[in-house]
Amino acid sequence: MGGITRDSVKTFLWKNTFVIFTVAAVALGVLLGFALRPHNLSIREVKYFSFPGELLMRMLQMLVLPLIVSSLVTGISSLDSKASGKMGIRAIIYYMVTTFIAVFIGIVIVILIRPGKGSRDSPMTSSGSIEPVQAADAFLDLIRNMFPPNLVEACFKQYKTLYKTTVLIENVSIMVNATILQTVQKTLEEVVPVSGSSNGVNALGLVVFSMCFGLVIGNMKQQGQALRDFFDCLNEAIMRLVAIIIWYAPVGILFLIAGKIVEMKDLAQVGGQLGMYTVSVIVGLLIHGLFVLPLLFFVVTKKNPYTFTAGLLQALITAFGTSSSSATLPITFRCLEENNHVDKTVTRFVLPVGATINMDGTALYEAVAAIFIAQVNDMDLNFGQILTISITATAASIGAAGIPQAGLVTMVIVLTSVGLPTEDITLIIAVDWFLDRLRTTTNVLGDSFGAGIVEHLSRQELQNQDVEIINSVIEENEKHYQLICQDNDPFNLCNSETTM
Ligand code: 7O9
Repeated sequence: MGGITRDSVKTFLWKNTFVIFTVAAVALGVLLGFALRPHNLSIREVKYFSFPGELLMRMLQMLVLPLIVSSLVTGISSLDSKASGKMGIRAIIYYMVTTFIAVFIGIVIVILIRPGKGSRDSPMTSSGSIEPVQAADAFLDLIRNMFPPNLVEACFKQYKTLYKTTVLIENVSIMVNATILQTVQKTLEEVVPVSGSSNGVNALGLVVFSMCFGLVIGNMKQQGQALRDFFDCLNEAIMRLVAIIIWYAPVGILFLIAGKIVEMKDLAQVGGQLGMYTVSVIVGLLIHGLFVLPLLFFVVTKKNPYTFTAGLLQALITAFGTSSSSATLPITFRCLEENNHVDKTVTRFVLPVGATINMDGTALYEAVAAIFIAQVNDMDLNFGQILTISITATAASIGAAGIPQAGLVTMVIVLTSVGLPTEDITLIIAVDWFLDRLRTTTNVLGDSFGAGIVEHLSRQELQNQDVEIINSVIEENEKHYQLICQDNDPFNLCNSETTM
């Protein structure tokens, strides 16, 4: 005990104020939520009660748009194209490998636990209809969304294929007998895809644009300096706003969690198959987040993964509270840069891309859900079908941000790829809000470990980068010095000084 002084305790508390507040907020939120449940608040009251939480969501989302654009543009423009290419490839390999591992873990767990065995315990509920989706159209939407025709619109809308039934009237001539020709009208109904849109940020389009833009202004040498400075400054300013909002985060998280607990249906109803399904997803996510990712981080960087995770605590709790990895992005940035001292070039490059395409938790969840639905329907899946599920679940998690109303649509695609009934999605909707929070936390953890791993692998390029920056600063100074010497040096002091 001798080593612990009052001062060291004080410094520890001060350094970790945010984290302590945030953890306290979760505890208080849970207590408050359960304390209010017996009062049976009306929907209107719950809505008012969650208001402070809603404000936090809005504040975070407000920052996301300028943050991803400015961070990607500066992140990429500060690297030369070779270094950014290498870093990009490392990030993509990390995303692919971890997502695939996540799906694999999910499949193994759901096959071992078999949550859907036995007869169906709830009769089919017909609540909510599942819109039919054509996988091909969803895929084309994803590609279309990569290239938004209007950048302003891309900030709030995504392209979405809608379906329209058209009636074609055709005149068909038929021979009644050898001589008489009769014309009859035949109506043909055809469902045709038409262009439409859906509300939501077109993250994929903005990410693609910002990356290309950053690459171009990075190659513009001196000419691009003004724009590079502009985006750098914008990024810095947004991060300062994050530093202010972070003080409000604990309050917001408290009410988000308490509001959800007040609102949720009776937990006792979630038993049997659905309960086991929830357990399977939780076990899978825990194995992935607490063992696999940390192990990967340790193997690559030889640093302690749990100290790294401790630095991320606030981002993880925010992810749990908001159930959105994009809204958590500002906090993730701050935790990685301030607490874990990850290089800013790396976070700026890797985090926005990670938030858009790297969703380990989502991939795991979709694989488990698909196999659970197969088990509930007493369908035996062969190896080929399981492989199909793992590929579609991986693809769905990568494409989610580019597909409008992704949550349901991607699930429908995974199920139809192996011929499972899509109506059965209604079986798992009851617990989806809770599992969403957990998978979002896993997604954020995966993105953050990714930044740590990519930083370690790219340390060579980053060092070269630093040397280059120092050289260019020296060069600038020399130029400046020469100019001064040429312009106002009546006594020829510069020359005498340089020869000294
Ligand atoms: C989960 F960061 C930005 F700004 F680039 C960005 C903005 C929006 C990135 C992504 C998005 C976005 O819309 N993402 C998105 C994610 C859209 C639809 C579905 C999902 C999947 O979300 C996860 C899940 O449901 O499993 C989870 N809630 O990580 O946010």
